[in-house]
Amino acid sequence: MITTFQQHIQEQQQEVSEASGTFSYLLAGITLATKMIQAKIRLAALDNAYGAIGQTNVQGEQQQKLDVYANEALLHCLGLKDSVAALVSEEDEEPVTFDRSLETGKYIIVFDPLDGSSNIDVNVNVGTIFSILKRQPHGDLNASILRPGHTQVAAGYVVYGPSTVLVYTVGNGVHSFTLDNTIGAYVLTEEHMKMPDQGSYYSTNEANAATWPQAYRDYLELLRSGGLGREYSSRYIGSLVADFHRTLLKGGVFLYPPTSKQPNGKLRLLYEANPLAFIAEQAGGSAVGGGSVNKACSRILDILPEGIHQRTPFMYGSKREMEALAEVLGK
Ligand code: AHM
Ligand code: MG
Repeated sequence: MITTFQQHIQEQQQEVSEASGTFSYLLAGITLATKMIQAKIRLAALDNAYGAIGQTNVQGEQQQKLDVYANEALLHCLGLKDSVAALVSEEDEEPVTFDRSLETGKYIIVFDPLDGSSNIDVNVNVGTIFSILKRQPHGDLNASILRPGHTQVAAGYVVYGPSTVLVYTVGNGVHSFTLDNTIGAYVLTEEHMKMPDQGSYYSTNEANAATWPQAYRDYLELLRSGGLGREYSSRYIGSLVADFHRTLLKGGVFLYPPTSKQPNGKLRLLYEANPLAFIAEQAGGSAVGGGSVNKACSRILDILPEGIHQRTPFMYGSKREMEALAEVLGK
């Protein structure tokens, strides 16, 4: 018999304190929104849903019609849940907050509604990333939002590819589900996923390599010259979720170091790096970032965020590749 995402969360109720009825009801908001998003993406060309909407978001980036739709779907499906105190989105400058008591409004959801903007219009995989934080009993909502990634109670992503796949963790392993459109449910396809200890791919935008700090260039050379005992091949999709999903399944390493254009990194700490770092660690890999040019890297999950749209250099991957990276960066 099949196990759906809802059933899986409920089965974990005994094992994980967060997996209460409220929590699974909350996650149902995320699954519904992602089903709406994948349905929209599948028909985008027929539905006139490709292209830019003609306005820029808080990051100064052109908003795509599908970015806006994905954001609205998540705000709509999650905003109605009593247990939500705030929603923080890549597309909105400020958190959307709800006037709910501490007892009811216990959670904050942070998300990148549709990641991989450059791939949206060209029928290449894109994704949704989410992170769930517990509201703190003291201080304002902002203080509850700006907490290090190791305090996340759940994280996950959905990759919209040839199939729609949801991967999540509540700190009890990493589990994967595939959307069965014939029954409209995410069905368990892999439990307790483990990233291989070493892979054979490195994944990076090599066009930026000339402007990386020297240590990252040395590391790339180490991979390319067979220094880790393997011949590496390169794979870079340019959609973080898709590159992450491949690395989770096949192993290897992903690098987005500081560049001259983006000295503090490009990817966002709260809704890109933190959730994926949580999943990487749960699967036996690791993730580092923080700092900037000439500044040391640290574990992503230990970084104390200063702003909701903060960027960070972001590197993650298999045990072997990440140990070698730490060695090169530590020199
Ligand atoms: P987005 O949030 O505007 O989609 O940008 C994030 C994307 C990631 O999906 C991807 O890893 C990265 O940007 C690619 O950047 P680049 O085009 O500089 O290689
Ligand atoms: Mg993004």
